[in-house]
Amino acid sequence: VFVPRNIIVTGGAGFIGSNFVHWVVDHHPETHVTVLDKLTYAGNLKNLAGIPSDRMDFVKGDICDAELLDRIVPGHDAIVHYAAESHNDNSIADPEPFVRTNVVGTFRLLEAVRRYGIRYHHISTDEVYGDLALDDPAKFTEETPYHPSSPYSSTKASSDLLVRAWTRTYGIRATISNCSNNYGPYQHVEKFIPRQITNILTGVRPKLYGAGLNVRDWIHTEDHSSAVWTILTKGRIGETYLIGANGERNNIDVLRLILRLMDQPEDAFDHVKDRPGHDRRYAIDATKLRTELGWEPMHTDFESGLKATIDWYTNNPQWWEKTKAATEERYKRQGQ
Ligand code: NAD
Ligand code: TDX
Repeated sequence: VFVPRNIIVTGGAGFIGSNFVHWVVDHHPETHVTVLDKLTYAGNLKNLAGIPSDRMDFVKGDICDAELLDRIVPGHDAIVHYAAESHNDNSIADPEPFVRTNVVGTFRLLEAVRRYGIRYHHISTDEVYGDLALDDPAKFTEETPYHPSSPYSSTKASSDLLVRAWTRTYGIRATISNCSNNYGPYQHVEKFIPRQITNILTGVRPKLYGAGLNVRDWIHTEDHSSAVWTILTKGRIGETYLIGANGERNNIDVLRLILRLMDQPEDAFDHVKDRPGHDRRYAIDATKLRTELGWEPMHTDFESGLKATIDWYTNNPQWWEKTKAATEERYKRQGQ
């Protein structure tokens, strides 16, 4: 078992990265965290509020900045790489920042890892595998061929391939995880679940793309964090692990559940323009992670996890109000 003492978490001020930082601080007193984050529109220092200053340092910077990496990487024993441009709709409107951060940024980190010989864990997505038909009993496994659909998922797939090449050619000590759709606190209001919750809280009707039959495989972000820690400390070098918690649901069912939990009529939403190239279904088979590393999710009741998430957005309007208006402006321009 590898016990990291000093880790860099890139993108640690974003949704999943900040949840991971809280999880490490709460569960592993022996580990110090350095967050490296550019604080783009998606990064927010408030996500890290309350963390004791002796447990975490914050560095505002860009993963594409090789000189900065040369300054901060020495002295750390691992990098856990979450930083990315993460939203499919944004990638369709303007793909360039996705190529820069997701592909070039990962390349810079890999070069730093090679130079300083430290452990690297790469956070990726199930979207690299493309989509499944709605009536296909199959799920994605570590052997599924790459088949990304969007600018976002193709840049994530590219970054995964760089990691594999650097592992084989230069022998860096790397692992990769591909996780399904996360939900929980601190998720940006551009994403499906927080967008609909905050729409209802601001008196706006939720917006469903197309018929809403697309299936996503939902996992609570805390379970993603425990899985990443398990892979970082016990995973076999050079391996890929899929992370998922058997949470398949279609969008219209999730939306109706949100409406019910928020005391709204189940038909109080609008159908809007579908996403171009919209993936139909994602589904993860996490057998390898469960059997080889003994990981299990804790949040297996989606309805209670969703209820807690609704409560979090209801109780923290100051966290999202400012971004909400700008986000809805952007969607309006796209007809969504
Ligand atoms: P997010 O958009 O909420 O956060 C991204 C963070 O990265 C932000 O804090 C941002 O400031 C930072 N960042 C962006 N560009 C940067 C750069 N060039 N240099 C330094 N920092 C930069 O994203 P998220 O939803 O938390 O996703 C985090 C990671 O998890 C991503 O790699 C994403 O592909 C992956 N992932 C997400 C999901 C999901 O459901 N959201 C599922 C599987 C995998
Ligand atoms: O307003 C909306 N209405 C709607 O019907 C939005 C924002 C989305 N949707 C649909 C599109 C998807 O089928 O809901 C589903 C979920 O959408 P997103 O929250 O945008 O997530 P998705 O595109 O599935 O990608 C997410 O999971 C995988 C993350 O954003 C990625 O970073 C991750 O890799």
